[in-house]
This record gives sequence, structure tokens and C-alpha cells, in this order.
Amino acid sequence: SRITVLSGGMGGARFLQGLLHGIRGGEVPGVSPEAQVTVVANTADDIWVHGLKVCPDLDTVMYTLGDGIDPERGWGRREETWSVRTELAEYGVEPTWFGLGDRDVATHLVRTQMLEAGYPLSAVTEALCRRWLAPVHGDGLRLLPMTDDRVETHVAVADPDEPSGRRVMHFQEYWIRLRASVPAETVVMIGLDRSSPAPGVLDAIRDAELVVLPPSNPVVSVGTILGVPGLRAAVRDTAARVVGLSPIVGGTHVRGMAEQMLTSIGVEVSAAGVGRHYGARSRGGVLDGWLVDTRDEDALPALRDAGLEAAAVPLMMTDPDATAAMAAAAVSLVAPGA
Ligand code: GDP
Ligand code: FO1
Ligand code: CA
Repeated sequence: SRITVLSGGMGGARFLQGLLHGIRGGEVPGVSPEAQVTVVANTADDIWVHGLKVCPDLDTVMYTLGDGIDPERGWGRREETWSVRTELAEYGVEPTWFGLGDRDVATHLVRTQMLEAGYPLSAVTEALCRRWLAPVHGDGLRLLPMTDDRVETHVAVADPDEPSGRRVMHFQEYWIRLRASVPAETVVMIGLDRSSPAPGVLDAIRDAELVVLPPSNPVVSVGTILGVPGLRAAVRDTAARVVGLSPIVGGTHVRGMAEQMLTSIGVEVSAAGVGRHYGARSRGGVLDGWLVDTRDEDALPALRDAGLEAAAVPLMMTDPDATAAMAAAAVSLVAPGA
């Protein structure tokens, strides 16, 4: 089996943990335990801080699946220390709001040096994953950036102190410093329209038997991946079955800022709203099936009217077994002849 997952950071990483746990345990019907899983990760969160290139979603997936993640924070390294961050703050060097961990700095130094030596982000990611993924997953798991080109999500918020009445900032500042506590008037993905899929990405979608849109942020994680020119069409046209799982449960996100992002693009903050936003492939969208939480089962008729296979199952990723069950439900929802 060949499965390709379009992932953001924490939500996608947690889903992947459960998916791999289930597959390798032979608990996902119709998927061989040796299935090849390819992750296409969002890179529009990427940010240059203190001269270092930080790739939050790539690193969150890499650390989570390599067992280096801090389980409480859900991002950054376990057993982390913050001396570099503290010293930078002592110098008054901004951004002091960015959580730069000492162990994490080594990852950013390796990445920045390789980029400056001319390696594309995909080669850098492959090199970092030789440490983090190969020992645990062998060649059964591949992590690809959605593009090697620079793409950054920026957010405009109202700011009366600005002559224009608004201030544009990097998405990381909107999330980390403001905690998405003010509405995002506009979300722009700088560079997205002129980016190209990274090597292997289109083939990973075309050659897959199953493409999964995990419970990641539909706007700034999956939305940006689908926004890379050629990607949406590749998903729409692949011979693979395409299934998604809702990150919205009971009318709001489980964590993070999907509610604010969906609102800023005018999409209803509901499991049905997101399912319709992605759309059925039979109607020009990207999905064959859409999984919602049991709390949202009243959305099933509308989703089916929209041309989607739909089912309601427990959708809280409380532990790898629960997530593996979600993954198995997603696979069987769109299994050929389902
Ligand atoms: P980020 O890049 O770190 O924000 O992570 P993602 O974009 O991959 O995922 C963020 C999304 O995961 C949020 O919109 C959450 O609602 C969703 N999420 C987190 N935990 C769960 C869960 O247990 N179940 C579901 N259905 N969604 C979840
Ligand atoms: N998230 C935070 O809430 N606070 C931070 O200080 C922070 C720093 C950080 C550093 C490296 C990294 O890979 C991720 C980091 N994140 C932090 C998570 C990051 O903001 C993610 O992009 C969010 O989960 C939203 O996508
Ligand atoms: Ca992210």
C-alpha cells in the first residue's frame, strides 16, 4: 500500500503517529503493515528568526514521529533548555516572543548551513530525517516539504495606531505573540502562487492508493499545501481514494486557531463547513470521503447531499490507539467497493 498524507504540524503529526501505529500493528484493514507512508508537509509557517530558518510543521512532524517531541507543548524538543533564547532577550534582540530552544537551535543551524550551501529544503529535510526517522521507520516513511520555494503565511490585523488601520505580521507572530486573540482580517500566503511542488510531491499524490487530509488546519496547513500550483489538480485527478478527517469538532477547533482562520476566509466553522469547503471530487473538489466526530453526526445528510461519502466516529486523538481507530474508519469509508 502507498499512502500520502498532507500534514500541518501538531494535528497532522498526532494523526500520523496513530496511523503508523495502526498500520504497523496490522490494525488498518486493507492496508499492508509494510505500507509506504509519504508525508507532504506545510512549509508556509516557515520563518527566519535570528538568522536561522525555522520550519515549524516539518520539525513538528519530524520530532513527533522520531520521538524527540516535547509531549506537553506538542512542538519543539523534549528535555529542552532555553539559554540561547534568554541570552538573546538579555541583548534585547527581537523577536523575544519566539520560543527558540537550545536543542532546536542545532536543527536550525544544520538547515540554515545546508540552505546557504545551496541544498534545497527537500534535501535538507531528507538529511535531518536520516537522524530522526530512518532509525525508527526505515524507508517506510518519507517526509517531503510541499515546496522548496519560500512561502510565508502573513496575517493582517486591525491596528488603530497604524495609518492604514491595519498591521501585517508573520503568522507565527499572530499565533505565538497574539495567540490569535484578535480577528485575522486577511491571511496571505506570500510566494505561494509562484511556488512549485517539491521533488517527489506530485508523484506521491499520483502514485498513492490513498491520500489523506488529516485533522490539520484547513486554511494555513492543508489549504497552503493545496495552494501550491498543481497540487489541488493532482489530488483531484489521482487514481487514489481521497479521505479527510475534520479538525473541527462540535463547532470549534480542538486547539490552535482554525476557527479564526476559517472565519477570515468566510468558511463556516463546522465539520460540514470544512467538508464542503474541501468539496467532493465529483463536484470539482478534492475529497471522496469526509469523517466527522460523533458529535457532528447531524451533518451527515448535508455532506452526502454535497456528494461526499461521510461517517461519524469518535475523532479525538487522545492516544495512538484512538487515532489508529480513526485512521481505520477513514480508510474503510473510501475503500474500493465500500
Ligand atoms: P499546527 O500546524 O500545529 O497548527 O497543526 P495542524 O494544522 O496539523 O493541526 C491543527 C488542527 O488540529 C487544529 O485545527 C485542531 O482543531 C486539530 N486537532 C488537534 N487535536 C485534534 C483531535 O484530537 N481531533 C481532531 N479532530 N482535530 C484535532
Ligand atoms: N508555538 C507556540 O505556541 N509558542 C512558541 O514559542 C513556539 C515556538 C516554536 C518553535 C519552533 C517550532 O518548530 C514550533 C514552534 N511553535 C511555537 C509551534 C508553531 O508556532 C506552530 O506553527 C503552531 O502550532 C501553529 O502552526
Ligand atoms: Ca503549523
